[in-house]
Amino acid sequence: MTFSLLRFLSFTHLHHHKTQRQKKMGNKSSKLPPQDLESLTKDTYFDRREIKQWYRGFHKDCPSGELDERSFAEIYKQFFPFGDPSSFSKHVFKVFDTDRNGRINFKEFLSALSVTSRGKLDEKLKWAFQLYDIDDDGTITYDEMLTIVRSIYLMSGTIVKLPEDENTPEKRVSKIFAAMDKDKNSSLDYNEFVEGSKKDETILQALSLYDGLV
Ligand SMILES: [Ca+2]
Ligand SMILES: [Ca+2]
Repeated sequence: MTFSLLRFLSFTHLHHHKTQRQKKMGNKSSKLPPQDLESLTKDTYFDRREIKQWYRGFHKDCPSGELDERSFAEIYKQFFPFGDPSSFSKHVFKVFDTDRNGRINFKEFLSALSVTSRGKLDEKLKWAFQLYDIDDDGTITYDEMLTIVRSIYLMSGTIVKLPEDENTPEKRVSKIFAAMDKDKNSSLDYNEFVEGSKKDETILQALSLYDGLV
């Protein structure tokens, strides 16, 4: 990610929104349980020091220990003041929230961060696939991709100048499908998505508008 989530979720940007009450709650001391530290050391690409650092930052801004969709959207708004990131952040939130309980806990947060920032290509593709496969049925339809691409265009606003053949979400999605939808059934299964992305790196870049936005 160019706008890596490391910078996205740098947390410093949330401080302005803190109320006194939340600040007080934040003073409640918080320590990552040792067993969580162990499992996160195994399950992510972060070392113990990094995990502790992230935990401190996360807990400072999420005293409750969980990030809700609204706070998540606030973070995106800080970075895209000229566009409307509300739709995109909603879809990204869903991928972070692996147990689908409407909140992102530290483990979910760090796992997503690990994959999107340090994951192998296969892991990143799997993550991106989940983002585009909105209804979770294992295939990305033309409409699903259009929904995500549209949300990316909305988020970036009008500041980005795009080439003529990609200057609408429809054109971009048609271009992606022309390259990736091998059996021409207007939907991408995981293999088509992975093979297409591996053969042509620009496809994955095109998916996110900015390299590594997701
Ligand atoms: Ca969750
Ligand atoms: Ca689907």
